[in-house]
Amino acid sequence: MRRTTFQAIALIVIGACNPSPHPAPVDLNASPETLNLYSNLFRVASKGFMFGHEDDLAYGVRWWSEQGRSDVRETAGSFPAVYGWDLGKIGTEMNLDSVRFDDMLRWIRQVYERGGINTISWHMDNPVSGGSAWDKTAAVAAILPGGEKHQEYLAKLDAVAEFFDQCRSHEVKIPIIFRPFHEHNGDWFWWGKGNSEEKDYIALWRFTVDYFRNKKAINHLLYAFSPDRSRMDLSKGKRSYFWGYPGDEYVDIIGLDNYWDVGSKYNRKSVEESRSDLIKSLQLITSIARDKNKPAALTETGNEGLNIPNWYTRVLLQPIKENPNTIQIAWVLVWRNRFEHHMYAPYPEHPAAPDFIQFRKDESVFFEDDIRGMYSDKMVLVKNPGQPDQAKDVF
Ligand code: BMA
Repeated sequence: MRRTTFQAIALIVIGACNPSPHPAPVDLNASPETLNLYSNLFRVASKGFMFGHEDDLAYGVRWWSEQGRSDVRETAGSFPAVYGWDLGKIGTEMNLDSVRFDDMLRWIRQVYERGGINTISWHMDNPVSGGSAWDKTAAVAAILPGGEKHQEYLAKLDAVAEFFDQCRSHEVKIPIIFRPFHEHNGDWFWWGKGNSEEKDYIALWRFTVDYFRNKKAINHLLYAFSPDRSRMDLSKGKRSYFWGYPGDEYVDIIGLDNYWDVGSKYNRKSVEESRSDLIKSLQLITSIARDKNKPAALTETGNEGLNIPNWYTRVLLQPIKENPNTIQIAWVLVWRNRFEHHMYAPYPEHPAAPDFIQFRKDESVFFEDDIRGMYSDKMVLVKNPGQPDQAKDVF
């Protein structure tokens, strides 16, 4: 009894949120769990943000596909709240980074059943040349209706639809935040600016959304749009965000990929000099999200190799926290932990681990252990600093 009382006091309940009216997602037939997830993204963003990691359960630095492992959890005591996955090479056994699709489905199910969120990007191979997503051969017009590769594109979409259909927990279809054709204002992917006309990119996005929601009755997706910060001119304000924007009826989440302002080796400005740009870029997506009544998210970020030991608290968290009224984002997702030089979340012996533990304790940062009921209308955010496992007993 005493222990239970103590636990209840130790928990800081950040928000026992009552259902409040939030806009519906762009799929008017979205499933109840998807509707709740969407509403809860708004609620989370008003209290802080969730932490996410690409391929978190699939592998980490010096391990591959080991049941129960996660560099994030082994370092900070909780799994991330958001998990990124990628469908590049769908239709084969393994994705472009050698993650088996049957494992991915199993992990997606585990995440949902623990109350976490799955988001999926798609580094689709070039449909004209057969090269990778980075092969710039013109291809967007060719896969649109009337184009010579349209049938092949439909076959790909069918494979993606089948994968989404298999994202189930018992009878429930697991809501997925789908983020196709990302960083499209850059020129490094075949669907990007310079390799595609803007009107064709827009047509591709709309066709894809309509195909899933109307033709295939895939009604458990939220759609995230995510241009890349490095190709935005912040002096141009909101205009710099919208290249390729397919319209408010086709986008649920106002995303941004921003590696540029947080320690990119390609940016000549130092991370200190870039701080105000990071703030501006996040204020920009928050403001656009408010105009459109949609949630905003930092859909990709990170410092490759994590060579700034206090990156998590100083480079990422402080600028967000110091601007609580003008920066509201539902989540932040860092990229994958493949090798020492290509990793973004610390593992226990990494020099940035103590800072990451501080980050995890911050009351505005939500990991999986800090969230209850993400797919219900009674979501609760809690923090139990330093004792994440005790929180589980209470809810
Ligand atoms: C990039 C790198 C690549 C990877 C791709 C898709 O940023 O991590 O190695 O193949 O993302 O995950």
